[in-house]
Amino acid sequence: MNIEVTAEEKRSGQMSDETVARAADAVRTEGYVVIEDVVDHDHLDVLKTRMDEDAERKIRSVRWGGAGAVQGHLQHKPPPFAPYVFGDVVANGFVGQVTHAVLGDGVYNRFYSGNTNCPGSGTQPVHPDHLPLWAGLEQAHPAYQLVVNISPENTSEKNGAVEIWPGTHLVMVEPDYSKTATERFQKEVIEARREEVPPIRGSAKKGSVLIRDIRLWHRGVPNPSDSPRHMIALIHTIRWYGKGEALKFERGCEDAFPENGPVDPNVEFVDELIDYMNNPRP
Ligand SMILES: O=C(O)CCC(=O)C(=O)O
Ligand SMILES: [Fe+2]
Repeated sequence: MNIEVTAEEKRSGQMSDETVARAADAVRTEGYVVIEDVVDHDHLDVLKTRMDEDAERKIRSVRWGGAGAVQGHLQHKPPPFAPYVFGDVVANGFVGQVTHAVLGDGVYNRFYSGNTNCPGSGTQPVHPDHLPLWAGLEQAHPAYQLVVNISPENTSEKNGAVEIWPGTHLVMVEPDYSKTATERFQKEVIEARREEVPPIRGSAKKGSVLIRDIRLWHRGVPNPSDSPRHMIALIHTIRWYGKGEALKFERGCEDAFPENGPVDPNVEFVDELIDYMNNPRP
């Protein structure tokens, strides 16, 4: 589902309870929602230019990453220092309202990285970014992590928008734990689901944000354009799940993070340079 934020909501910096409830409901039932037009295009242009330059270096040195390390896909972190850290990307208040509604008080961010789908890329295996927390349940448990995806340009079939499988966050499949994370679902299970509810593209207009349950099946597919498609990723997480180290940012971008937002940004500011090109996670 796509949610349009009204002019009045934008002016006040907050979506109404009713809008938040609609978005949260979509995340719970469909496993995803797109919040339209809530990131400044100038910020996205700055990110696109720099992330293109960084991607060029990784493409030249053939450093494929992401699920299955498939050709043409990069694990690609945006620069964690000024002037590339923007509040409406790293701590978007509208997005925070939705993830807070689903995950509750104490929700925090535990990830700041991204996936870049380069021209000439291959097809990833269908996968969730994380499995359900417990095996052998009869019914799916509630969400515990939501992936927040922001692309610095329009995404569609034309530039390899991520493929997503609606409703699969609630599908009960006993994965084969002996296999690697991306091969745990058997082909027959995937094809049976395709018959029932086919996948779609997580297309989003520039300035929009895709929020998806971390259990939702998805995959990177070929990018037929001549420009890399970046997809910044944050992971908003329920307060009791695995809060480890704070996310490191270089000193000088503190102002991008609000004091009292709906989501704890979980950041630490450091003096040393961060080797984000070689260590793109988290
Ligand atoms: O870039 C994409 O479209 C998807 C990437 C992905 O899902 C992954 O690497 O885990
Ligand atoms: Fe993934």
